[in-house]
Amino acid sequence: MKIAIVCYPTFGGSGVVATELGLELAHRGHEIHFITYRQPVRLALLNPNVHYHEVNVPEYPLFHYQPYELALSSKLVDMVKLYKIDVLHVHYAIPHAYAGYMAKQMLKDEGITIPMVTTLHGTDITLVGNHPFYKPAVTFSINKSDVVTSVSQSLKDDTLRLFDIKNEIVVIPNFIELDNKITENIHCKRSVMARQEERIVTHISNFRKVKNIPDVVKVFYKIQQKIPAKLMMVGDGPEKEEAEKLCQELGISDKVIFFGNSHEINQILSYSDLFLLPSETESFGLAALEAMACHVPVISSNSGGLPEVNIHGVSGYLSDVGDVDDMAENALAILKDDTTLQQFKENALNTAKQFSIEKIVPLYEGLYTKAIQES
Ligand code: GMT
Repeated sequence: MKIAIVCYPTFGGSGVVATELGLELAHRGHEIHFITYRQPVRLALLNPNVHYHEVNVPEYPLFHYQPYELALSSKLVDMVKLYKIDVLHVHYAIPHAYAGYMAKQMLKDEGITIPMVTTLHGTDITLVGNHPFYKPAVTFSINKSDVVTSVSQSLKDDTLRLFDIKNEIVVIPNFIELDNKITENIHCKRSVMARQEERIVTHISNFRKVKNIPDVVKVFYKIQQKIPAKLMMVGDGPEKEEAEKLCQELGISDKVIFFGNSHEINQILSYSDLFLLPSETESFGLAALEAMACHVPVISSNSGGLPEVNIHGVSGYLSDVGDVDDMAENALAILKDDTTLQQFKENALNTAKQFSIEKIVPLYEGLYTKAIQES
């Protein structure tokens, strides 16, 4: 199939999922066309089946806001015609599903029918899309999609609760490539970050409010009071500076490393003992799955789709949002001795295996085939 994928090119989970999906589909012989405003961060173009088309938005001083949706829908029309694309897969409803619908309408005018699959990722529903200023357009574009998928049952439930949706929503969970996750020379790298006797605790996110970053620091503060430990903070975003200040106030700056955005996620996770994700809400928690695939147990909140990914008492533990004491207690229960930690590490990997890329990607292929046949 010839598949156009529209996504955000940034470090956010939806862009990562879209990129990994496209690469796997290309690996399985499909022709993939990524259409977005910048080359996605995890996109390697060394594959003849992978193409990237940049959406350019010319700056014009009259516009306070440059019309990205317009440029995107025009680009979609051009690329569908030029490459004879069979199916359009848009990741994150805003504004991609809206632009996709407009492209479909323009193409229809020229006698071309193309089905559109929309994947809902989380904040496009729970935080942003739900805003009254966006809600009618988001509802409309979800209802006008030929196929709608959500990355967890929890997100499906939220979508049906918050919007007036007439379409069926198919749950297809996020996935992970399990091969080659653990990097060579772990011990060599590890010694740069922590001493032999120190446990390594890691958090990876875009440092937005929804991630509850102060709780990451507070949980770690309690852990390091009981056992020798270091905290790796990976990623960048608006809450990072406050977190650095909090570490200073608590007197733990020498035990915390702020990496910023990193392309070495697997390496960092390879020498981690525990992953913290105390988010206010999380439709799925791809970062937690990435950690589990690297044998790292997870301490997370129990909100949104997290209980579908992190299994309480198996791959880690779940606590109520904001319950820092419970999270720290659970963390210490995992880290207290090598035997327990080893057991949780194995459990984390086994849980991650349920989300292997080989199991999940065929579900998307099935939906594309059906959508093309029915269009
Ligand atoms: O978490 C973010 O802020 C990024 C956001 C995105 O859209 O890129 O992530 C959402 O999609 C991910 C991939 O499906 C999910 O794993 C995240 O849980 C979800 N984030 C939230 O729901 C807050």
